Amino acid sequence: MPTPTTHPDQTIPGVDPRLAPIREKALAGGRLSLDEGMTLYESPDVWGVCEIADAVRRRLHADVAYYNVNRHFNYSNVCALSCKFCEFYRKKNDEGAYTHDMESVANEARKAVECGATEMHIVGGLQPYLPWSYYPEMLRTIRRIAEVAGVPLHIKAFTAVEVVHLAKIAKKYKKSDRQAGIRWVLQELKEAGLGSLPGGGAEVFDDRVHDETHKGKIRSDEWLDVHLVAHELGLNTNATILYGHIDQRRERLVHMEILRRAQDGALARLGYEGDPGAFVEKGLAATEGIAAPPITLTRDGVEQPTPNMADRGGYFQTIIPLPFFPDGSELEHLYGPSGLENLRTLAIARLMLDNFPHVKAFWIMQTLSMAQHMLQCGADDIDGTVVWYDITKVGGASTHQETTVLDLQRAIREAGFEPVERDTLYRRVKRDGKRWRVSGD
Ligand code: V47
Repeated sequence: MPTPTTHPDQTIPGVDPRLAPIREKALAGGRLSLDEGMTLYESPDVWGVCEIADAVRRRLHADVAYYNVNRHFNYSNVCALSCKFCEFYRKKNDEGAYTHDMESVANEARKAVECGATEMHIVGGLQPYLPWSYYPEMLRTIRRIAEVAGVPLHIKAFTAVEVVHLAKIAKKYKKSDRQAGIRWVLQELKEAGLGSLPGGGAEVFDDRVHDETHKGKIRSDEWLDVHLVAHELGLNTNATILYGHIDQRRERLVHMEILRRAQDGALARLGYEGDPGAFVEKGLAATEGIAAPPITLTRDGVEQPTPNMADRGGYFQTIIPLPFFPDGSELEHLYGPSGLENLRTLAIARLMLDNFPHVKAFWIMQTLSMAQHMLQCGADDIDGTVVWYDITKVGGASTHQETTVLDLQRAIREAGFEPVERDTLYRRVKRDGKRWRVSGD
């Protein structure tokens, strides 16, 4: 254990008395305020903050920690934007610019099927030169290959930023009715095989940060519009926060508060009016032989059996805190967040986002060793086998960042949890080598 820190108000070294009421409130299912969030950020007792997040995480997921077998795929790094934090984007004629054609998409899908992946995670730049038809065709190509192989490969694709871009290139975007264009795009993509939306592109919901680091990108209102429409169409989505550059801690908390309210809205549409209580996904750890996890919300500490929400998608599943990685970006002169700040931010995300079922420590950006610590500080998921990750390149230029299922399982076990393979919708996967099915299917 680290050396305890001493706070002026405290009598026992390493213990911050301001944390006790916050702990009590969080464990009772109470909603933390922004000021309480600031206390968590400012407390010298970072381990105390992590312990509270761990207690809440154990109440939700006991000793289960999730991973998946997936492949990330970037169809193009050509982007109309030039976000200062991004080292991924290229302009059309830049060295290293690429755009995959359908043959290449099909190859990726075959590789995913052959390696037994349950998910393809697909994102790219805002490619100004591809026609709208490329996108549904990409999804149909992947779906065809998966169907021939007889596997229900899930396609999680396109950040909210890309969805708005697609509405524009499909000429469906109207400033006067933004949601209409977004709805048209998402309906078409869903029809072509889209299963859910990843959480990227959210950055930090703050206009100052937006204008300084990613001007030209959609603002928070449009990002939220896309997720709202996706939820209305029954698609589950994720959310991210990209922190540790020019953002301030309070701005991160505001971002979390905005997401929390958006999730309240999603849950209300699914029939949980006025209930800020936590999700508890039941049965994944304990029950075999169910088609999908029946999800139970707790209201005033009383569990309410609910319809199977995996069949009724339309909410945020996971928050993924993304630490800023400066190398190769226009903000390379900044340091990026420290390890302790990463642990603390993840723990605070677990505590503030009381209505998000999952918190992911994305091992590619956090490293697998840090992801292990994070499992003990609020995270219940570490993402998957990945294989190729081109957005950030932690540890060097190589974009091949594959890990094995055994490595993921070992990392989870070493951290003291039971590794559970999930699909994208957090259903337990039954696997026999490369062959798999969702529990109960
Ligand atoms: O949208 C870009 C961020 C995101 C940098 O939904 C950077 O399951 C840190 O969204 N340093 C892409 N972050 C990653 C992402 C994601 C990852 C894993 C799982 C899921 C999910 C989503 O990465 C981008 C942007 O916000 N990003 N540059 C950087 N230098």
